[in-house]
Amino acid sequence: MTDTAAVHDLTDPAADPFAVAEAAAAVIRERTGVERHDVALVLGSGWGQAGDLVGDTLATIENTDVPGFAKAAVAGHSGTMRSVAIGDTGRRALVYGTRTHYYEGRGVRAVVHGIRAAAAAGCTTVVLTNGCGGLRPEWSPGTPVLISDHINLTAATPLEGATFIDLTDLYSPRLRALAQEVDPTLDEGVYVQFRGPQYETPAEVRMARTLGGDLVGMSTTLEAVAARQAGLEILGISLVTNAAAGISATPLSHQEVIEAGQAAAERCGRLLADVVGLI
Ligand code: 8IG
Repeated sequence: MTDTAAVHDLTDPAADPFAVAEAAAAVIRERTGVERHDVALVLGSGWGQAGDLVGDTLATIENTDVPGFAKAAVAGHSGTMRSVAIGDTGRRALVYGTRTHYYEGRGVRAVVHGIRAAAAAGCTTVVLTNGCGGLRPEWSPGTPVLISDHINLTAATPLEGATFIDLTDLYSPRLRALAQEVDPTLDEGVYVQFRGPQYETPAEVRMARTLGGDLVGMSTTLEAVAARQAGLEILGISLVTNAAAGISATPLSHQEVIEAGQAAAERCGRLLADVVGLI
């Protein structure tokens, strides 16, 4: 038998990831004082301030206080989760200021833990946002794009054992239509997740294009699969923070990513607030 601390360590093969998610949800309930949250919101690169317009923050919890969570690994991400009132609807959003990426090497269980904790906390919808590279030249940095489908090139999965799960319409057509009502100029695209942390070579970007991809990034697909397994309805929104390697003449930089996020904060914040208000 393992002790309680070991059971909460998602890298311990003896841990039950769903039990750790339940333990996390118990802490979230206790710290926020509410029995359930409704919508989980994962803020990716460039989306940091976009969560602020959703509503008033009623509680802030350090990730490190919640079983299975670790502190933020990427500059520009915050290591907290917040309980946010969704306008005056009476519903609550659980807003994650950061996520665990697959390239951090903490395992897929850690990557999808926030999703499973949100489901255990009562959420029925998740909005996955990210910053990514764009494969279409017309998408200038700062353009939000709805994710219509994905290609998972990580060779990893959050599913364990013979868990056969259908991924048709993984990114909810209903929620995409809702987002397009809010902003009719929103394009859609197929998101390709690479393992990272290096950005792609121009040849890899051409490969992604040939495979049917429109967006390249290092997150989201594993979380979407876990969210489907948990029965959540999923909305994915990418912020094109840079043209993917080889699409434009300039090399990629993390600084460019942060600046594109800051420039797009207003538009993305409004989009997110309006969509979450309608969910
Ligand atoms: I922000 O161009 C951001 N994240 N893989 N490629 C990949 N991830 C990204 C990129 C990009 N931009």
